[in-house]
Amino acid sequence: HRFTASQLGEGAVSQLALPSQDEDVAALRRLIVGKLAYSVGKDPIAAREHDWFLATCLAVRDRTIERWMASTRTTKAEKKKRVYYLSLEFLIGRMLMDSLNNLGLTETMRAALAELGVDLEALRSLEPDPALGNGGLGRLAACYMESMASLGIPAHGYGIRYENGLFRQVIQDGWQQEFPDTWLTHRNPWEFERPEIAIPIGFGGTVEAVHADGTDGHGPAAWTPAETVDAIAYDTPVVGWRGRHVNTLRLWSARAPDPLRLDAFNRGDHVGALEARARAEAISQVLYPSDESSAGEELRLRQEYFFASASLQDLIRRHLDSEPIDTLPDQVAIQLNDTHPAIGVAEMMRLLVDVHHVGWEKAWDITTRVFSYTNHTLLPEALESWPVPLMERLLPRHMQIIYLINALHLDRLRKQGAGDEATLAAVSLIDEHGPRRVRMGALSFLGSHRVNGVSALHTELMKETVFRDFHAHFPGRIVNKTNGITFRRWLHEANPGLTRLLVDVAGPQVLDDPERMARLAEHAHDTALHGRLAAVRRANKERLAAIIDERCGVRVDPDAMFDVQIKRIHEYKRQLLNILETVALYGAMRAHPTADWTPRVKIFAGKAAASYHQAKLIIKLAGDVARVVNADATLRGRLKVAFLPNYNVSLAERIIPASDLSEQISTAGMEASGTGNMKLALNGALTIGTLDGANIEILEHVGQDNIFIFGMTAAEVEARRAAGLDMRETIAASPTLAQALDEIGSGRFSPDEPERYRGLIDAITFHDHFLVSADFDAYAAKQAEVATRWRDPKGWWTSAMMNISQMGWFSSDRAIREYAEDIWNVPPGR
Ligand code: B1N
Repeated sequence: HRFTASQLGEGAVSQLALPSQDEDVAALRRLIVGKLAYSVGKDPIAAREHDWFLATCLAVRDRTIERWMASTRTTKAEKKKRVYYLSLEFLIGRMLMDSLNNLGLTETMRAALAELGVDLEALRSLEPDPALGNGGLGRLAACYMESMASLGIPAHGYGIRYENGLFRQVIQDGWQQEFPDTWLTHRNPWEFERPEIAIPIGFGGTVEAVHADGTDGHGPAAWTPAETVDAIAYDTPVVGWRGRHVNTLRLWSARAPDPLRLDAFNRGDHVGALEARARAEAISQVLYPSDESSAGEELRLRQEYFFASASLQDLIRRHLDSEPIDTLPDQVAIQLNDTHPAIGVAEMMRLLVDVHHVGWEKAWDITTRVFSYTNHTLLPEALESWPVPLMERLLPRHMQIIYLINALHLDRLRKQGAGDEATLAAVSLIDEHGPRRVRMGALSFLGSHRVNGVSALHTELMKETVFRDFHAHFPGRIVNKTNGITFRRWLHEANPGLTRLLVDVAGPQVLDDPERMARLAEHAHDTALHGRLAAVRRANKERLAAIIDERCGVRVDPDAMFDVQIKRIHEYKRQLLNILETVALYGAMRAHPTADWTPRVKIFAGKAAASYHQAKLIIKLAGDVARVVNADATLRGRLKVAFLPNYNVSLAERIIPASDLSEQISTAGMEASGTGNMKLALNGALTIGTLDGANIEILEHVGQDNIFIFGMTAAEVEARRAAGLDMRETIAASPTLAQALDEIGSGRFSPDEPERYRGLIDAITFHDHFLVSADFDAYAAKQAEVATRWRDPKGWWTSAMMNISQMGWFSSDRAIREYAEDIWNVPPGR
């Protein structure tokens, strides 16, 4: 069968369902040339590709401005309630194609540039990929910003404009090396600097009570900070689908109010003269590369308070432009993306009581009606808490406020008869086991009217574990909001070939209403459609194969099964389980070289936290196994292993549309949701996974015949841990596992350092916290089933079509509608 280039995905999808473009190519061309001259300062004859890139972005940004202003005007005029999404991370990815696509301008732009002799695809790859996030939590914030704009919900994202995003990962001799990510060096054409919006943020100093009568310690206080840092706003427009509504991502940059201490300079102390400045500006210097762990450092607390305070001061000022303070809850909803902005609860109380003279009780009522909080993990090492002495030193007024919130909260519980000290200790804002610490999860919970988990299982586990006692006393406060992903980026842009297929089968309305993808299910057995799906995927896989060759020097066969695990490297995500199974498969292939093995490419990508030794060792192991396997001629290319360096949003956009098998194999109960699982299934990969996070909901949607589920359940994991984690018997009962462990442990893959993996192997032998050994046999058996299914293309493509067709529910538009209705009390949009 032959398919046209357009069927395989050339050209923008957004054009398909749009009325004829009145936007004319010539006008866009003139705009670009104007930008090149007047904003970039280059003559077209002298312009380099990067100058064209800047001019093009500036032209696109121009196209959003009128809609942006119109959106803001309508919100103001109609007094619409606004959503403020506070997040330390926004993993937004490249914006050129995203903006063009949502504005419906991709093809017009391509033509305009072509007339100027410039290739849009070349410009696309020049854009730096803003890495202002670690992983799922940051990417979720970006998907939600896009969906709020698409649904016409007035919203601001508030975060930090890090000079350095997440480190760039380079693999040297198999080891991860970190290099700074300098995404701003060639100027950022999307943002508007607002030097006039400079909000003072205080740290340290002293507090004096303001003696108002009868306030009983609840009255205002006067805080005199020892140090002040200015928060400078940088605004980036966020364009929704079809450009109907444009929201704002406002990121704060830290600046010293006095750039230079001239007195010190004149004394000859040149370093001291700049010291305060360096200290202030360190706040927005770098994103903490900690995923699923708490950095616990003073600078991190400074970052958290800096951006929470700036955002709250900013939104209160905006509110007071037209309204009195007490209507704040009618006009404002603030979402805390995990506990990173939780200090905002105390800051809101301070601003209301000390600055705006609201009485304590009224202030607390406003606070709890405005805030809500999303929890993203149950891992104990990620739960934030701050030492009381640090809080007292850095934020003395906030510490007083927290004590008072806590006293009132515990009193109330005592009056309700929840008197026993163990319960009170469990729900106290202060952790008294050992040196006292402030629990940010507890502060977030108390300060919010809704607390949500990010998948059905995760929310239930929240109720049973971390927030068990809170849940008992505040029933109904915890709700579930299963994560979602934006289909504009993860389907329309990343996989235009598949999108065209969907439009042909389900009609162009599918671009606006992803639930219409369900119509594909009626055609799931249609072999002609299978052929077209296979051809689209083949083209995507050829493109990925070229990337693998270029970046890893590994030649792979695009007809082989692409089996991918792409995510942060973490023991609970169990990349090690996947590698062990790879080693076992390799052993079996060597033992039976003439058997009819299913050709596979095992693809890994992901970053390890710089200080996470085990995770870095797992990367090294993947590389060691890859080197041996890829060089073994007896396999005749039927097994290849590749670790793609520097996983980021752009690379994900290339890998996902080319993936056949999606590895979602975390220890059950540990992955709060996952969102990569949704992106891969949406693009037609089948999932091999545990009953964890959103995998369970994916199973419910696609049906058990179309997904490969294996392993212990969360309850079984809990029981197994209670029974002990020595796995020697388990290993003895599984010769395949025993052999794979032995090969790795004895240095078969690391002849230069035979003992390199001894510790790793010992851990899963004697204390297997993540149940790698315990789940191995179930996983290996399931992988064998996967291989068998692959040999039945009709069965495989039917399942792939069923996956795609059932993924509509996982759109972030659905998730945002649920937040709008159940949490924010704003109209759920179009
Ligand atoms: O949040 C994602 C979920 O889909 C993932 O399952 C979950 O692991 C992820 C501290 C985190 N949870 N916690 C973090 C990130 C940075 C940090 O400093 C914790 N990330 C997640 C979206 O809900």
